[in-house]
Amino acid sequence: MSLTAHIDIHPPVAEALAGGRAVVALESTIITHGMPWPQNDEMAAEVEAIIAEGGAVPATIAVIDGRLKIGLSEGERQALAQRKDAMKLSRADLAFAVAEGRSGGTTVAATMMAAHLAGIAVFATGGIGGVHKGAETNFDISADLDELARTPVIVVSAGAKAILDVPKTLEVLETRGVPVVGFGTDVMPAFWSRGSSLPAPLRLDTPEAIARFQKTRAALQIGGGMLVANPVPQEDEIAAPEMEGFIARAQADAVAEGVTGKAVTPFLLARILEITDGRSLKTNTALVKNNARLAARIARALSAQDG
Ligand code: PSU
Ligand code: MN
Repeated sequence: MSLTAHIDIHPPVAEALAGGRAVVALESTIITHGMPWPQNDEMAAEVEAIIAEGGAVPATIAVIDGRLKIGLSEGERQALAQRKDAMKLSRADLAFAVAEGRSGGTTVAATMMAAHLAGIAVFATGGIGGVHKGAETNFDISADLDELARTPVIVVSAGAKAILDVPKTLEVLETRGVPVVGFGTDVMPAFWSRGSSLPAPLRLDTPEAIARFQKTRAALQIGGGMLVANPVPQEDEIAAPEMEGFIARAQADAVAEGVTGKAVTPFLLARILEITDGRSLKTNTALVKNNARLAARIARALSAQDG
């Protein structure tokens, strides 16, 4: 059975791909499980507009009624943002949703898989999943890390979410051979905060250099993706020491309420939103927009270097 049996590529995305023009993939778990309605759809619309202004075509990826969608119409995106039955889809269950005619938001892992299937090389998100605090007992390590190791897509993030054990996340990425590139910074950004106590493993200062690095990896037949860590703009950040207190409270609540598995990340994000009285959501939106801007520049650099 061919790919088209399960996949719908939105016409503007298909045209751009056929013409070798810049395309940026976007995930949808951030829409279905990461932010409340209506801010989730407002964020998604703004991010798509930023990518278009940046000279690339946005392709929001999701599963809708069993179809793997590469790019959504406005109506599809708005409907998904309000669905209560949306699954959170990663490598393990992406095909389950397709086979069973279900709908869901794609995580970083599933979005990378779908982007690569469609021939999209760059993807913008907020923060990747990683090694959770307490991983030594709960074994909670996001499938995003294995996907970065195997699927050749550049993921533009604001670092690893500070709800994670960031040092352990960086250790796993190094073990799996995933380059982590600080964009214009020597310090690993921590999602809501520009800085952390950790150095960024690598540093590059231009989109062209990032494109050249990924092309060189491909030429040397080094498979797999790359994580670009782009610090949140200064005016939007919540400084790390302040953020730590909020995260610790949310984490304690998750333990007290017995939240486990796939529910952990959405629970923590929602709880931190409550604790910060919406401030974390403003920062989250700002950093995704900032990442979209950079991803469009990287996608354009990649298609220019193709020529
Ligand atoms: N970034 C955000 N909000 C989110 C996520 C990332 O700003 O909701 C989602 C991504 O889809 C990521 C997922 O892949 O959280 C990680 O979930 P888990 O830790 O269960 O693997
Ligand atoms: Mn997990």
